Amino acid sequence: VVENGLDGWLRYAALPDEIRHKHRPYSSIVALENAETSPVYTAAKELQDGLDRILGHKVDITFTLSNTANPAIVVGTLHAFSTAGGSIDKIPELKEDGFWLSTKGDAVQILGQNERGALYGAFEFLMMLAQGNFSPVAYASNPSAPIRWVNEWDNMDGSIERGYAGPSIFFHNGKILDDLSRAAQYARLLSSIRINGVVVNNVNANPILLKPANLQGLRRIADIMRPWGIRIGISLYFDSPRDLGGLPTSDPLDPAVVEWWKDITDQVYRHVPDLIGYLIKANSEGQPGPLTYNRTLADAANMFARALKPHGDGLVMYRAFVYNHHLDESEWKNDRANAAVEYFKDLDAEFDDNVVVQIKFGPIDFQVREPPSPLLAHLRKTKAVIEFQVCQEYMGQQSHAVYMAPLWKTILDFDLRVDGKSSLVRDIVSGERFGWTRSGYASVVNVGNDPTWLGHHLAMSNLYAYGRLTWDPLADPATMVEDWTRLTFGLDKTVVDTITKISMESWPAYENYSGNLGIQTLCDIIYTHFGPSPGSQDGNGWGQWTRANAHAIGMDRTVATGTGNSGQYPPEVAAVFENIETTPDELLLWFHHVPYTHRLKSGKTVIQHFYDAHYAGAATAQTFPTQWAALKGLIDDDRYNHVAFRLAYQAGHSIVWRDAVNGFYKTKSSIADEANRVGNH
Ligand code: GCW
Repeated sequence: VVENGLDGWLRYAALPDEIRHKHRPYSSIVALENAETSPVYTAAKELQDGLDRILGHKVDITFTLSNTANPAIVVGTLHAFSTAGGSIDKIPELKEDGFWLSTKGDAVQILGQNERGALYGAFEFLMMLAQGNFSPVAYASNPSAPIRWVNEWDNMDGSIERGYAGPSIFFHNGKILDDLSRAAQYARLLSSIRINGVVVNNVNANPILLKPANLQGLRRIADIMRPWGIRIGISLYFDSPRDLGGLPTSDPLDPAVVEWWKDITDQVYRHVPDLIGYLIKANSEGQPGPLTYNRTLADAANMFARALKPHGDGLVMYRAFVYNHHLDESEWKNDRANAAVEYFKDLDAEFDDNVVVQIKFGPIDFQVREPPSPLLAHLRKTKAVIEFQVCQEYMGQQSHAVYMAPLWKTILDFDLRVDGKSSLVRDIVSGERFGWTRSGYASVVNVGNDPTWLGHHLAMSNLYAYGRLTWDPLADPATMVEDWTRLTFGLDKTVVDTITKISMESWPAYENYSGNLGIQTLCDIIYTHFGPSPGSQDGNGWGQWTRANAHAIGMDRTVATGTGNSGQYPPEVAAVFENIETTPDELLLWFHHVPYTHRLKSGKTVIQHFYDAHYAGAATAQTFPTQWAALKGLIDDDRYNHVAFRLAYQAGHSIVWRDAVNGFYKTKSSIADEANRVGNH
């Protein structure tokens, strides 16, 4: 068998015989819905397939509860179950998409609040079995947030912006692909981690997506994903009325423009009646937007919102990634990190109720370490989703293994102390803190046509963990990667321990050999965002500056002497970041401009920390290939070799990183490494 990775964590590998033989086959799978497009039917098929593959049991699907001979598996909605005479007395309250799973009674009960929930419950059950877990359970599981989406940055020509795993599984040559089988397989994976929405095209959107033939294609994508409980949305190009519609303007208050979008939206809904909405990147990185026409961001968002409104529950996800990429570095107080709050803070009351602001997790751009975006503390009436990036744009681009759940947890667990009250980021985005009904999560994923999906088998743990965190942000990163490993590579203890160890060491190692102390990732930022290029951070308009000179380094973001960014946080948090003494070392250079000789809380100087961290990080990466070697023969050769190749590359590239960054700062600062390892650059 060639293990190509298409099934990801849904391999349903056969359990060892001694486990299989202990288990009595289920008599039947009772699906409480028989329409083939229903997620309940999908769940029944998935159960049938999973039981066959995991246990070697062939089990029939039936459609009526009364036919049940025990022990059966019943799958459907709570409503259908009680309508068919099932007793639901003991079942706790379920939220939208939630489910009840019980393996304790005569039958296994998998009951969803809706059809999607039933499918999620089926996956939960199968993933327990696949890990050899037959313990009797009975519990309800509910999502932390209703919006659990992914964003693809796929272009109409079939390329993928920041995609590192082959061409698009959706588009080719300006059209939707004829063969969407990969899109269906992707939907299966997403559904199993409870993702309920996919925005299928790049935020740098191409208006040709709105042409009639492509709307037909969108219909096919939506049809393929719907049985998996997944709805699609699209990104729009703001200037489409001019570019595609031939209008003289795209001014969001111009009646002809409003009418044009209304008409387009009607057409889109004719093809995709359950569209989740529009994602808008405007006035960002050279993209046009309402500011181009002297209108506010709310004017634009509301125009789209009103076009969507008559059709149902579609949302406008308006990205907060609005900034000027021609910022003048010679002005000490200029700061790209301030942009989101500056643009959005006065608009809190201005957005229609079907607008959600989509906020990148940090103030800059998916760096190896950032504080949470301060905008998360400014919106009360306006709902928000937080944006993560499963694709490792600044994080080694899937050539390096970097497990990012621990990074995301630093953001989700952060207490922003809005109004002096507990305001964990995870409670803000769940909607709990400000009483929002539609909020949650988005992540850029950028899977491609490669059989590994992301280009590196180990990168898939990021997608898996992202989905699980959207459901339960308290999930533990190490536990998630253990589960993922068992499902992806098997139950062998050496396999699980080794992959968990490499994964848990990977983000700290990457931070060590790339950018330390909150200075950002330090990769080339002009073109590739891949290899080391600390010098490229400064002297350009992008605003990802380090302000490194011969004596000092870091952005002064204090209110007292700097850009004032610390003051965008609520007072208790602002006080921590304003003061060098209370700023944690890991974010020191994010908030402060200090001499290379400044002493950290560890007692080391900044420059010596740089040197030591780079040696330590590269040394850790050197252990990855040798740790991995223990897996030879314990997993299939295909995936063993594939990962071994990449870990060897990472080990080598970590040395390139180490020497490039250390050499650069040694030359800049003229301060020698105490251990005498670092040469000049
Ligand atoms: O980090 C930058 C990326 C761009 C991306 C942009 C965004 C889609 O380098 O490639 O454009 O972020 O998030 O809009």
